[in-house]
Amino acid sequence: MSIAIYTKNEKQSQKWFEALNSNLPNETIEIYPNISNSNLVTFLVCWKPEKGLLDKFPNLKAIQSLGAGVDHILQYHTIPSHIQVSKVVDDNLTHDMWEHSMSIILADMKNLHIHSKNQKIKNWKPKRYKRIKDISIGILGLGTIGKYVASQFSNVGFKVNGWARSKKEISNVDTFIGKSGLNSMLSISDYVVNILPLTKETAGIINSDFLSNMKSGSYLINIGRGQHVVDEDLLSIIDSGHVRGAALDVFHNEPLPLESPFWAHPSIVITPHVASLTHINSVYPQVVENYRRVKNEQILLNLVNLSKGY
Ligand code: OXD
Repeated sequence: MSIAIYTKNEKQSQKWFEALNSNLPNETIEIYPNISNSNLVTFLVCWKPEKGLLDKFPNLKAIQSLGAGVDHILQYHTIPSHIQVSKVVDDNLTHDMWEHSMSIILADMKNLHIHSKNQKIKNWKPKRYKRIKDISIGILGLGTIGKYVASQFSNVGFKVNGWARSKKEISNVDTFIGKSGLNSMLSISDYVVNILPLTKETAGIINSDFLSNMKSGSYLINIGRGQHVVDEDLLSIIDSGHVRGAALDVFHNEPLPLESPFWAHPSIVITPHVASLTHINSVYPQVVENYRRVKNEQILLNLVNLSKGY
């Protein structure tokens, strides 16, 4: 049995190697492509595995995503049912998603981007700001992260609505399901925060139909995946003025290509996929535990439901 590590960043792979090696000193742990015997690899620890990577390990038993999402694994690979796939579930990552969206919303409510532009041209220009108690937030996706983000917003005094595939009970959060539920939620939300997993069903969900159902003057925050958004539809609805702007952390192609019209758009705030970043120190214990579970033929922690795709 051996562990293979795959990331596109050598330093990152090395850090993972050190964390796993110091906790599993008697195991063979190798960084791809330097794998001495690919037949022995049973546990693949990875982020954005290249197409066909899984076929190189015929005796694989489990795949550990190094992030909360698994779309980067499932999009290029059909996983046989005997292989378990696990995602990261980490309180720090979950909380970071809330802090990021909260910062975007507060900065927008208090006009910080406008004041910062005015400061550059020494323009003293007071502008009315908004108050938390008057703002409604709509959360798309009520999994572990979405539920937490919804509750945190509600705890600080926002009105919060949430939309998910199946009905969820969250105290002080109104939840919606189905297409008509989605439109109802969009029509009353001042800010819509996308935290959906990327699956065949959710790809392209933020299209012109969705965007035209958003409340007039509302604002989109995308911390899910770039592929949830039809970029041209987003640009045209913002240019029409119906949606006031967007804060985008994730994109179809990352890094965001230089020629993307998002970069220079005055109503779009770009962040480089930093809403939450995996910290090895808080995440390695679940990866180590999962390897032990693979060895003991047990069910992994944070197992992905392959038919749902998250
Ligand atoms: C993740 C991410 O899935 O960083 O964890 O996008």
